[in-house]
Amino acid sequence: LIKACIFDLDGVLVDTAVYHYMAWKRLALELGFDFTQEQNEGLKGISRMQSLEILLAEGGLVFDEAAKLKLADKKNRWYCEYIEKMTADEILPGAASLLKELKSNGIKTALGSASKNAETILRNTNLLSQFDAIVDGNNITKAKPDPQVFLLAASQLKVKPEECVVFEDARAGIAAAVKAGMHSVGIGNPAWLNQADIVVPALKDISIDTLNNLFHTKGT
Ligand code: G16
Ligand code: MG
Repeated sequence: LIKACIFDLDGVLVDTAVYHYMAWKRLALELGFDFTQEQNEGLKGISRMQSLEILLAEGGLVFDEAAKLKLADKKNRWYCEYIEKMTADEILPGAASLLKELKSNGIKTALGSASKNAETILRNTNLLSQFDAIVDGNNITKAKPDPQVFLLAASQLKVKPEECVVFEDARAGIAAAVKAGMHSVGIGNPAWLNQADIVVPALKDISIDTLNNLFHTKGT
């Protein structure tokens, strides 16, 4: 029986990848190399410091820990400037209505994101009040594919892992859901997200009826 839905942020509820990309590219150009949209794909769902490691490797540059922290901080300040201007218009199709539908059907909702800026994004897009629990990059020590973020969300909602459905656009995120013992809905490419129970193009393709049919949200 499904009692809760846990949502990834970037790529599921909003497209913040475009702002991450703008900030990473700006940093790369300042360091003297280009960073393409294709290279940025590999940073989705990955933590800030891990993303920086990948970026620097692409540019063939090596820095000590203190310098890396400064670079990550610089990227984050630019990123924060971009997300400060976000509005509810940037919520991805179907996300707001699904969250409302879940609430009115007594299904709990949580955020399970790697981002340390998740609350700012939810506040600026008017989504903050839609969640019963928020677990993000500030609450976790292990990044996806580790299941920590989703297990913490389940424990805050006081539900069992097998009573949760995770919505994720990243391969590492689906792997984390599987490791947590949760059901999963992949958002995006079925070939890439082949570990998910089901894959749909966007949240607008999911309704409470779909979830009932797939995972039995109602008792039988
Ligand atoms: C998001 C993005 C990643 C980003 C990470 C950390 O994860 O997909 O690209 O690197 O958050 O973000 P920040 O630098 O804001 O802490 P998710 O889990 O919401 O998809
Ligand atoms: Mg994501």
